[in-house]
Amino acid sequence: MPCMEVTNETTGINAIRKEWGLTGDRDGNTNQYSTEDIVIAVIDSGINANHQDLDEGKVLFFKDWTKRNGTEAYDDNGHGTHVSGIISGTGEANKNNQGIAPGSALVVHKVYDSKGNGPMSNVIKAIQWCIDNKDVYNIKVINLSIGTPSQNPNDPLCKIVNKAVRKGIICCVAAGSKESFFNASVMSPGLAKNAITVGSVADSGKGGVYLATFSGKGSPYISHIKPDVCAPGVNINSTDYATNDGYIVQSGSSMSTPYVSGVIALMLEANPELTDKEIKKILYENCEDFGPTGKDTNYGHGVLNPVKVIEMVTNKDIDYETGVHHFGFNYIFNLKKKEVKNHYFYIDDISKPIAINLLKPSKNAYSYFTYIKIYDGDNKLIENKQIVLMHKVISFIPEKVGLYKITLSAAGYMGGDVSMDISTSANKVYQQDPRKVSVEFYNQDTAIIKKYTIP
Ligand SMILES: [Ca+2]
Ligand SMILES: [Ca+2]
Ligand SMILES: [Ca+2]
Repeated sequence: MPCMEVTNETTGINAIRKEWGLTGDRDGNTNQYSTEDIVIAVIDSGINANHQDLDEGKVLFFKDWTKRNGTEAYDDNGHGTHVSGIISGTGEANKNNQGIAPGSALVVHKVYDSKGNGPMSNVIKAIQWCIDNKDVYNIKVINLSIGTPSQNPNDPLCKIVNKAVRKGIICCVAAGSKESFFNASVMSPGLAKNAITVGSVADSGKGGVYLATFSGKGSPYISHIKPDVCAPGVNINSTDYATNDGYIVQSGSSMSTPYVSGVIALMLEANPELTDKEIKKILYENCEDFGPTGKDTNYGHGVLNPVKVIEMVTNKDIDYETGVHHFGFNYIFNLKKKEVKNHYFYIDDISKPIAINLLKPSKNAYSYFTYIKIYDGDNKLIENKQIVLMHKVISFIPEKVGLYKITLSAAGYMGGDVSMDISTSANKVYQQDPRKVSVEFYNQDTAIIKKYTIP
């Protein structure tokens, strides 16, 4: 299923459009672009400014830092056009694929060539250009769906991002999209303290809300926790550079980052006075916490909830139920060697997928294996997986309502910490205490729904 359509619906972007009419337009004409609109700088591989969703003057300025040194806007790679469509695509070629802030305007810096390569020095120059020309183009946000491996949050790229934020430009940066055997896969400049560093989740249309296994994980050795926030980034449909009316599906934290940039554009349309600090506070306070309680190195503050964000900015609550809620075993438990632990959950709706995330957050995560088995109410084994890497997602559509059992066991010489999180867009019941012999299920008003006695 193409996902921009689902994402716009389940994460509440459509509800925001309907209720508040926010698009990122500030000059009073959504079909015309100027420096009065919310302006976002996209530092990437360029842009196809002839695409129906991105044309008619949306690109206020273009600069090519690559050897080709073009003067007209272009994209010979596709990454930048895809990212730009998620932020700002008008959806003229297909309304379902409209970007988050179709009324916003863009400043585009091409730093990557046709192969997606380019020296970091060019990225640094492009960010410095944005700082120098912030007031000329009214640049509010820089979108950096880019990254290079680093463990140093004070490398030159992180430093210039920190500087841009100090100068009043909000910087949204990708956490990175490389599946790793270890934690500490967040890249530079996602490591920058002042950045809003974005990891990836699948949305509820893609098998439940779960952390994408590729999503950059933060290092336990850096004093500030990264990433900061997660947003949809799995199978996202956006503008295809190769045509002027087509779309293409891509996945990555590169796709999650422009989602956040777009939401910030909507916030700034509603209140242009918001500062970087205020924006961060509102974004983070309104996340759905996943994984270990509080900010963690996998989800950051959690999964962004744009409706709650806009409600807070506008001081107006609407009746909207997000598809991004979840329930689960939101804690870390310790598995001792050869120990087996059982967990139970109840499913009341078989129309929606369920996703189970297992993360080994500890520093020795790679030193042991974990096995997970899932049984349905008839004790029929429906999943049996070995978890070797630090992160495993199990996603399935349940065949029957009722009680399900998860059995986790550690093998080898030692156990360790495992964090488990269960999400679905449908179920509102959750388990109170997995260690009780009797398990009670509550709805969100904590009214008891069902009580099971575990054999
Ligand atoms: Ca406008
Ligand atoms: Ca157009
Ligand atoms: Ca958390």
